[in-house]
Amino acid sequence: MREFLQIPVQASAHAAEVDQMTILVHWVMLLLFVGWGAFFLYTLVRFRQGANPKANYHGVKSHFSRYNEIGVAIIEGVLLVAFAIPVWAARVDAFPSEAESTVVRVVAEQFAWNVHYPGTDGQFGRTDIKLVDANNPIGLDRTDPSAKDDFNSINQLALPVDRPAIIHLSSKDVIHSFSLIQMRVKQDAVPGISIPVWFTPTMTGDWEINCSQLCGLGHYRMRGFYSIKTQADYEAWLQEQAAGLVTQ
Ligand SMILES: [Cu+2]
Repeated sequence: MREFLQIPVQASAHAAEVDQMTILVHWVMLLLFVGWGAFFLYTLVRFRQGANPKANYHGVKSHFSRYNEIGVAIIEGVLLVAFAIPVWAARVDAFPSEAESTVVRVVAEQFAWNVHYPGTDGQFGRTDIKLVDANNPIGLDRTDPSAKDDFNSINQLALPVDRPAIIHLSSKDVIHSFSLIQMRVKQDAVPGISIPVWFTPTMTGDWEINCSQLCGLGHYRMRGFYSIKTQADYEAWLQEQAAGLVTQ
């Protein structure tokens, strides 16, 4: 099933759990397909016109289909309550502490991902929609002391491996969806609210950020890139960004 579904690489701590759920759902769908398909073929043969020239006005007497429906409903209930809800709850409830995580903000817009890093002080500087312009896509207020070391990138997200990452997602215009397939992360970015999402990357690599909501004419080109680096590479990268700030 894994090969059939062409499941992408599992590069985060919770990826295996999500995949297990996806695979289970596909097996159950296959079972339903075969079951209902067989029933359909049976009715085609059993109730064909040739063998039943006169319609039966009483209809079906057996309760088989009712029990079958109840069985399917129970299986779906178990899938939802025993598998889907616990996986979902573990994903969205048990947030790691910000002190032990890499925290960044991602602001979506038509059609790009702006990434806001808090810099070495770990404090996000003030942002204001009135300050947004072509050179300052996140509206960062450089007069705020916490903003001095902040930097932002467009369509480039870097994170260290084996450390929880918390991303505060928002949007400047319409609803976008932040999707990191290899991390098994997908979350809508909604204008007016900040939605946190977290995951722990377990593998270094370079992949794409996709927008999973049809967000406008340029939706197809709303792709960013993310890079999971070793701790040393990540720190070197941060320093590079900081050096870039000084020379500006
Ligand atoms: Cu989008």
